[in-house]
Amino acid sequence: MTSKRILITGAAGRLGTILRHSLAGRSERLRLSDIVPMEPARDGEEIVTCDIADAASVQRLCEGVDAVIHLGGIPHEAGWSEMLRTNIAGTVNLYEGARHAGVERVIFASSNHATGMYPNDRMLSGASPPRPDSRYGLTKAFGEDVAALYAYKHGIRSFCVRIGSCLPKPDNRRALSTWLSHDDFVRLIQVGLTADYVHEIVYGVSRNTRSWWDNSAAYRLGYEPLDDAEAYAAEVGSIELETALSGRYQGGNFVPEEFSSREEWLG
Ligand code: NAI
Ligand code: 15L
Repeated sequence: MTSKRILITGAAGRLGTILRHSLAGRSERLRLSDIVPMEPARDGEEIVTCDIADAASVQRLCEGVDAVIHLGGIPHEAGWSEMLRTNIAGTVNLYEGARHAGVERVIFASSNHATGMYPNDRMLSGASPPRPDSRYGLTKAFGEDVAALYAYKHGIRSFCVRIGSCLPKPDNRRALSTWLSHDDFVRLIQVGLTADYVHEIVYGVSRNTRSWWDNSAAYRLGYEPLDDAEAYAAEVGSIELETALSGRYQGGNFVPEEFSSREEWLG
């Protein structure tokens, strides 16, 4: 029993739905929020429709909860205005609402695309500075800094997860490095809900043999992933990404989109 009043934003989405099922009956109260409709509330659940870009609504949304799992937002590349409204203002609204409501901790769904411009022969950790591969990745790097402000200045424990590729199973060669199984995702979120930290950045990745990410900070907090993408290597190891550039950088197919740099600068 996680025994907390938990709010999930983006609860109707892919990862939100996984958590809705896994946290059912394991928390005192689960407040599920999204901008789109979702299945009716079951025992122990509340459904609240809310646009995270609307600060006043987000403030009400945060009232009476102990922990927030912030998944809501645009999970792919988009134009500046959408990014500013949903991922930037939405995350600020969420933290500000959490501060007013006295929320104890926030788990922020960051992304590997915050560091997608690192080549894939580099081993990174949560301490590696951002190198966003897109406006989307930049919003995640910004969210990690918002998390630091509210952790160190306002005392909200902040657990930022640079999620890799959370899929039922890896679907190409890149994912042999970036895969996060659904079960390991749930395990990592449990760590975020219970561990002792102030502001932590970890990667959301399984125990992959080919991982690009040293996740010892997450292991120290109690994360014990059980899955390894290598089990699928024979099946998907020869499936390459669309371009040579996507195959060289950690961000994969986000990298060639609008690409206009000289490769020798990238290092
Ligand atoms: P998703 O698109 O399935 O879920 C996101 C949810 O946010 C959707 O249900 C959507 O309706 C909601 N949303 C969008 N705009 C909103 C707004 N203005 N107000 C309230 N809710 C809004 O995406 P998914 O895959 O479940 O991702 C969840 C989070 O995890 C996202 O923040 C994404 O960036 C992050 N992430 C996911 C990864 C993955 O492998 N699925 C990898 C890295 C990061
Ligand atoms: C993400 O951040 C996206 O939300 C998800 O759809 C995948 O593209 C994932 O990264 C990935 O890098 O595989």
